[in-house]
Amino acid sequence: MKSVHVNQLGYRPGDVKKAIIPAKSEGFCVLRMLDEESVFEGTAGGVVEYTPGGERVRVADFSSVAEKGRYVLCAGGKRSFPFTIQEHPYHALRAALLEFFHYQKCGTDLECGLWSHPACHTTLATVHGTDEKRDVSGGWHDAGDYGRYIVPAAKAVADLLLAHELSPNPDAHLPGVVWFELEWMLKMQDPSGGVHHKVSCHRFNALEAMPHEEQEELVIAPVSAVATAVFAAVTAMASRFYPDKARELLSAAGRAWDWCAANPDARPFKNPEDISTGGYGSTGDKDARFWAACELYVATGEKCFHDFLKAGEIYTGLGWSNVGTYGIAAYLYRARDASDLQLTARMKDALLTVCKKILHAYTTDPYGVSLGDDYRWGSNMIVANNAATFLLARPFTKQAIDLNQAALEHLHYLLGRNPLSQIYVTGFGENPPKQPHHRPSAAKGQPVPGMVVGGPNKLTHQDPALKAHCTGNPPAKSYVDHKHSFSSNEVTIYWNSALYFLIAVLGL
Ligand code: G3I
Ligand code: 9MR
Ligand code: ZN
Repeated sequence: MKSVHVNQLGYRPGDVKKAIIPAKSEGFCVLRMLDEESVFEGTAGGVVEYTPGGERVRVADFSSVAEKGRYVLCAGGKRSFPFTIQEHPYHALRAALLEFFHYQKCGTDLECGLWSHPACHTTLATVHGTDEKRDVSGGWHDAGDYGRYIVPAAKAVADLLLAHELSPNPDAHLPGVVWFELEWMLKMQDPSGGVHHKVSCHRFNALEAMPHEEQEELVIAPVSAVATAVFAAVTAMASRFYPDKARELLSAAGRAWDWCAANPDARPFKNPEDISTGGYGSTGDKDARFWAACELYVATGEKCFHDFLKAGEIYTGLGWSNVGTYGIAAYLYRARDASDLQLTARMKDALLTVCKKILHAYTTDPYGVSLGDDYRWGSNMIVANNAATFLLARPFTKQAIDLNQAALEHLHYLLGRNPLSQIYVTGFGENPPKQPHHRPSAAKGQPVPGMVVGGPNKLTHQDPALKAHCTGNPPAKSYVDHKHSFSSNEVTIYWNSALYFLIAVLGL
C-alpha cells in the first residue's frame, strides 16, 4: 500500500502543491518520470499525529515545481503514484461526472457502450395501499440501486443548477441534462399538491441485474412533507433556468407549497412495512420548508414568502438530510434589491458560522479536509459539501484563509491525497475503485467511469463487507473497494453532483 499520497490527476502549474509523506522521512524529492531526474528536493513540515488515519505524517510542499510534465514524489525510499502538472488536469473528470447522469437514466433505451440497455422500469407503478396505477417513468436511478427518490433528487438537481449559475465556465448542455430529472419529478406530484416520497420496487433486488432485468412491481410511496417541500424548492429554483417551462414549474411549486402550509405538522417519512428500499427520511422538514420559501420568494417576489422567512429560523446544510444552505444561497445571491437587511444579516451569520466551524477542522487536518474523525456513510459527499460551503461563503467574508484554496485542498483529498491513496472516482487516476456497489457495473463486471463512491465510513457494522474488511481500521481508512460494501463503495447521483459543483464553481 502507498504511504506517499498525492492528487493522482495532478496539479496546475501555478497551484499550491502538497503531498503527505510518512513521519519517518523529513527529506523528499520530486522525480521527473521521463528521465528519473530529481527536479526538486525539499524538507517536509513537522510531524503531525493524525489519529483519524492512525498514523504520523508530514506535509511535503512542492509548489515551486511548476513545469508541465509527469512526476512521482519520493520520500524515505517510497514513491507516490505518478501525477502530472498540466493546465487542465480535471477537464475530463468534470465531463465524466456530468456524463454519469446519462448512465443513470430510467425508462428510456440507453446507448452507453458496454452498459447500454433497453428501456427499464416502464410499467405503471401502483400507488401504495391502493389499486391505482400511475405513469411515473423517467428520471435517474438514485444510486447503485434502481430506486428513484425525491429527496436526494432535489439535492442533485440543486447542486447541478447552482453550479451552472456560479461556474465561471458553465457546461452549456447541463440544463438539458437536468431537465430529464425535473420532468420525472413533476410526475411525482399528487393532485393534492403533495409529492410522493419515492418510487421503487418493494425491496432491493439482485446486485448483478441490469436495469431492464428488474421486473418486479413498482410501488409509489406515500406523499411526505419533506419530499413536497424540497420539490417546491427545486421546481421554484428551476423556473429561472427554463424560461419556456417557468409557468409549469412555478405552478407545481406553488401547489406543493400550499400542501405544506396545509400540513404544518406532517409526520416524518418512514418506509411502510412492506417497502424496504432507500428511506431518506430526515428527522425534520423545517429546513426544507425554509429552502422552499427562499426559492419561492426569489422566483415570485411575493410578500408571504418573505414574511414566512422573517418570522422563522435560519437553517443550514447541503446534504440530502439538511438543505438550509441552498435556501441561504438563493436568498443571498438572488434576492438582491428585494432583500431585507436584517434577514440578510441573519443568513450571512448562519452561513459564516458553519463556514468557520469547517475552516477550523480544515486548518488542523494535514490532508486539508474538514471531517475531523467523523467519517460516515457518504463521507466523500461531506468533504465536497464542506468545500461548497467555503465557495458559497466566499463573497461574504474577509477570512485570512483563502477559501478557494481550502476548497481545492478538499478536491486533492478526493482525488487521491488521502490516507489510502485512493482516488474516489471510478475510471480516473492510478488507483480508482474497481468494484463499486452499482448494479450495471456489477452486472457487466466493469465499472461505469466517472462515479464518486461514498468513501470511508467508521460505522463498519452498517454493511457486512465493510465489517469483514475494515473492523478496527481508523476512521479515514475504513473503506473497502468491494462490490458488496454499500456503505463505503456505493455511488449516488448526489455524490456526483456534489463533486461536480466543486469542480465547476472553481472553474476547473
Ligand atoms: O445523524 C448523523 C448526524 O448527526 C451527523 O451530523 C451526520 C454527518 O456525519 O451523520 C448523520 O447520520 C448519517 C445519515 O446518513 C445522515 O447523513 C448516518 O450515520 C448514515 O448511516 C446515514 O446514511 C445514509 C444511508 O442511506 C442509510 O440511511 C446515507 O447518508 C445515504 O446516502 C444512504 O442512501 C442510500 C439509499 O438509502 C438507497 N440508495 C443508495 C443510497 C447510498 O448508499
Ligand atoms: O443495494 C442496496 C443499496 O443501494 C443500499 O444503499 C443498501 C442499504 O440500504 O442496501 C443495498 O442492498 C442490500 C440489502 O440492503 C441487503 N441485502 C444485500 C443488498 C445488496 O445486494
Ligand atoms: Zn430504470
